[in-house]
Amino acid sequence: MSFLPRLRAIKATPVLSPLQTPLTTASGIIAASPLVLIDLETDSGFTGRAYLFVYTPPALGPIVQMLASLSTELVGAVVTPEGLVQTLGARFRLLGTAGLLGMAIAGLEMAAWDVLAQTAGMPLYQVLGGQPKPIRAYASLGLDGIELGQHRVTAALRQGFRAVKIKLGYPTLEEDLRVVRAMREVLGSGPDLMVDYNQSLSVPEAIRRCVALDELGLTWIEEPTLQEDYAGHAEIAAQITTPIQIGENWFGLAEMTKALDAHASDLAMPDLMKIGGVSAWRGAATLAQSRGVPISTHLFHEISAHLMTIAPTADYLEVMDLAAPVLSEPMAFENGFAVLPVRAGNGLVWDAAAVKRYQVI
Ligand code: SMN
Ligand code: MG
Repeated sequence: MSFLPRLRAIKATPVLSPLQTPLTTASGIIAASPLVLIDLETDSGFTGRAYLFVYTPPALGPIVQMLASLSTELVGAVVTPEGLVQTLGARFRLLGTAGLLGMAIAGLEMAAWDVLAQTAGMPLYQVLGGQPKPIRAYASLGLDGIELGQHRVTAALRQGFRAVKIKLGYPTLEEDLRVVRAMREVLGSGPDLMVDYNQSLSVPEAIRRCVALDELGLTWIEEPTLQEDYAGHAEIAAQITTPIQIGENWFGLAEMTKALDAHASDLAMPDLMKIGGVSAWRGAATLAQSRGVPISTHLFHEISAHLMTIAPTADYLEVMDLAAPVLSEPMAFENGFAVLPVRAGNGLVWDAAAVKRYQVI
């Protein structure tokens, strides 16, 4: 009988991790990175770690409280990834596990995978059946205008990135076009350039703007309209040749299936947390393969990089350093490719002094 780790305690630490540049999008500004750091303490002596990016500080308290409640309920329970998801799925059948509860459960599932990998003495990618391979990454920037945008693109190139994403959705199409052309001036013709509207356009306006952008050789146009409007995205995608990219807001594989069935996008970028955690993202990679759709990641690059080793249609790893200030060993990149950690587990280790400095509530 193999040893099954049982829960001793769940520790949930809310932090506001500083951002070098506030994340500005057409749908709102994120001044600092609201994270919930999860420590899943087990009777095996291993503690699994993961973090949740909760988008807005008001979400910190409810998620920390939910995890505290789950800690009380789950003490002594077997905390394998699948066991956790099954137990909590059944426990919350009536409520449903979308939204903040789903995010909390995904965080526990990620941490449970970390326990599994630490117990096996292997990096997470190895436990998943993967092996080191080149994982190309892009620097994910903001709605930064021309001067700051060019400065950040230049810095990303200096760091070795060969692809960058900027956000669009300025008041006018003319401004969008001016910014894209200005970024291409510093990028040159080689590196890939993606843009992200963060759901800010109506379908007619999105068609107008995407048609105008279509001749600029962009790698993808992301979430031009409301993320849940799959028919609207399909209408936009049908008008242009530039690939449409969505996925960061799919809560669970059912949403991804609906979106792909609706031909809402040419590409997919499921978010590790919102899709439901490591096993769910692995399922998304299989679904993407079955549809011939390139799959990219959304945030959480420290764990997502492990998953990209087992994604048959792996495309790009998004890099937005939302947690680096509280990590003792942020992920390294070489020439724009992720360097997978060799330590057992997912590679996340908190910088205790920084966590203390940035902890809130
Ligand atoms: C994004 C939105 C909100 C927070 C972080 C990142 C963005 C992305 O849509 O694709 O990175
Ligand atoms: Mg996006």
